[in-house]
Amino acid sequence: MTRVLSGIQPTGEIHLGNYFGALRNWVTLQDRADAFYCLVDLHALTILDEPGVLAERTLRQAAILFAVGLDPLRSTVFVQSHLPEHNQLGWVMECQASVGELSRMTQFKDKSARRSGEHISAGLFTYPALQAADILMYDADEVPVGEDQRQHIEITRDLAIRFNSRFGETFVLPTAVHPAAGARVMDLQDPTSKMSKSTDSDAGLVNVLDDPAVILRKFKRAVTDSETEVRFDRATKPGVSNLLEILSACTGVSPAELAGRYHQYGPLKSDTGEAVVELVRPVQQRYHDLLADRAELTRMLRVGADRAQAVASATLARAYAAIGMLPRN
Ligand code: AQP
Repeated sequence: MTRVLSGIQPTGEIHLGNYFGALRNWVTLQDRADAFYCLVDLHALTILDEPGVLAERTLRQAAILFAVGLDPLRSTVFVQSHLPEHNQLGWVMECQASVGELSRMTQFKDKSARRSGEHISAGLFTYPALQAADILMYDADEVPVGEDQRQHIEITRDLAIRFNSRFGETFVLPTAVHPAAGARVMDLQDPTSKMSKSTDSDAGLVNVLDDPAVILRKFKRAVTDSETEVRFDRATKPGVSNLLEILSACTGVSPAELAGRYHQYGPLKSDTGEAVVELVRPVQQRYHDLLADRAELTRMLRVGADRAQAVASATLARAYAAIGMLPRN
């Protein structure tokens, strides 16, 4: 059976990019694959500067994952820091990575540029090695992610190839899988940039937990262009094309076909907003129900951590043995 692994940072919120780019695919995959999904709280430390907030965000993020449809019986959902094996294999992978290749990671360049003049942690630079460990730990064949993660899956493969050639066949080489629609959701106010929680303003960011009235307003104010023709063309009409892609991800109708149904921007904006509201309504309801029973949520995560640890400890032992480290007796 195909093994899949993917992760998400525990921000306590997810936006439409996270949902269409990754989570919806995660839910589909749990029916045809052995699925491992990780709340990567250690990755959140790369830019965390506020004490006492991460546990609550992690629990809320877990509630979102279950609310969008992950089933703890069919998926292994767990918190990264509950398994020290991730740090241990992370160090091994850090020692396979070169400073040169880590310097070429666009996410590091973007995020460090945004923090210019502020503290930039070494973790922000090295986290692709930890992410490689997260993936390789589970012998994942497929990694369902949005397109922004393409480079990170490539470096994971490069590190696995390097390790395997140095120390012998140890890791499975994973492949990134992207959804047909919604692999790259753009900011509603700046449709040439991806929708991202770390933008300066949240006017172009739609969170799945946003109030329906807020969602409708954000779509109404979405930036389009000075023309009037509804056409699907990412290069010259990024705003309109983004709306068409979001509506396509909601309805399953192709963006080009949807474009033929509209002659004005206004109805396209309001229909897309309405479609998103209908999509998130049941998710919001389940989210609130799940959060009402925190003991049960914690139990679900413990079950996931136990299942994940059985695989993780075996992989770590295999990697240490391949390197030839002295076992503890
Ligand atoms: N705009 C997007 N379109 C499609 N997929 C996206 N993903 C993120 N943004 C988009 C996918 O969501 C998954 C989780 O990614 P993450 O843990 O990096 O989530 P995040 O950090 O909350 O996402 P952001 O908004 O991208 O944060 P920044 O910009 O701060 O890193 C991944 O599969 C990702 O591809």
